Amino acid sequence: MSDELVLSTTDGAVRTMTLNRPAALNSFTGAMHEQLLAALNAAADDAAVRAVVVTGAGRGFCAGQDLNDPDMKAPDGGAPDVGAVIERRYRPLALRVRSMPVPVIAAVNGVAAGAGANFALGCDFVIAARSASFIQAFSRIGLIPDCGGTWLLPRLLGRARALGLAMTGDKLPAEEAQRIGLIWQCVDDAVLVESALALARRLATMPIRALADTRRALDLAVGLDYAGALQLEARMQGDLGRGHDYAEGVAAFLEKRAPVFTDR
Ligand code: T3D
Repeated sequence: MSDELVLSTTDGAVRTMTLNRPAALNSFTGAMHEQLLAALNAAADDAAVRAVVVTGAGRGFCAGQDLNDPDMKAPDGGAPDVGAVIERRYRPLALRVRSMPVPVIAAVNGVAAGAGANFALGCDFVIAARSASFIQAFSRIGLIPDCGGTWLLPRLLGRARALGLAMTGDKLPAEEAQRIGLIWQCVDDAVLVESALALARRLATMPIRALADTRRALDLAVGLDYAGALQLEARMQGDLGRGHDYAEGVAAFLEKRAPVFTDR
């Protein structure tokens, strides 16, 4: 077995990252955070990469913070500075995912708990195996949802379901997660990887600059009124309209040929 905590492989324009601490359900240690952030940065900087898939090794996707990690221990044996861990590890990770220049797909192969669940939910698409589940495990250990959970859950589900899941810490099966709109798709376990890769390959052929700007516009519009959102659309559309991909998309349509998008 590899010592690497995050395995990266590339197939064409798709980079797959596999969280690789299966014995602890791929829970986050400081070292795994560093490797994952480095892998995401490398994908963002590589012009050949046009879509990213993140999945987990073994039977789990990610069980959130490793509760045994030295990150969690105060040097003097006192209470750990959990806020500092969030600032140092989870905030940069969540912001990195949300600012990737390419679409990011979480292929959730098993349980996704705590920050592991919210890390997945912060991706652009979540495709989960039918045997997978989502657990807002924070309340079980006296914390609130983090890694973006307080922002994501009410927006994805509405207040009642967000509070219900966050307060109870109950396990939400993948099928139910799809039914209530928490995730994009639930698929049979046997086709999870292929389904995620097929979506990634398809997205990689699309104008990814516009896809990344779509994510950014939707996120920004949440904090705006209607008039403000219209203004934002005009500004971003103006920028995109000056790019190669828009000219190429229109030309390809008119010439009845497949477009070749290159903007990033
Ligand atoms: O610094 C901070 O704390 C701030 C950051 C907070 C972010 C967070 O994510 S807080 C939430 C942390 N996560 C949890 O509380 C989840 C803990 N894990 C579980 O509740 C269960 O493991 C699951 C419900 C996820 C899965 O249950 P199950 O029965 O399928 O598996 P298991 O037997 O509990 O776990 C398998 C192994 O993984 C086991 O090790 P062992 O006994 O075989 O040697 C277990 O200890 C280990 N493991 C699972 N989750 C964690 C973990 N080890 C360390 N940390 C974990 N989070």
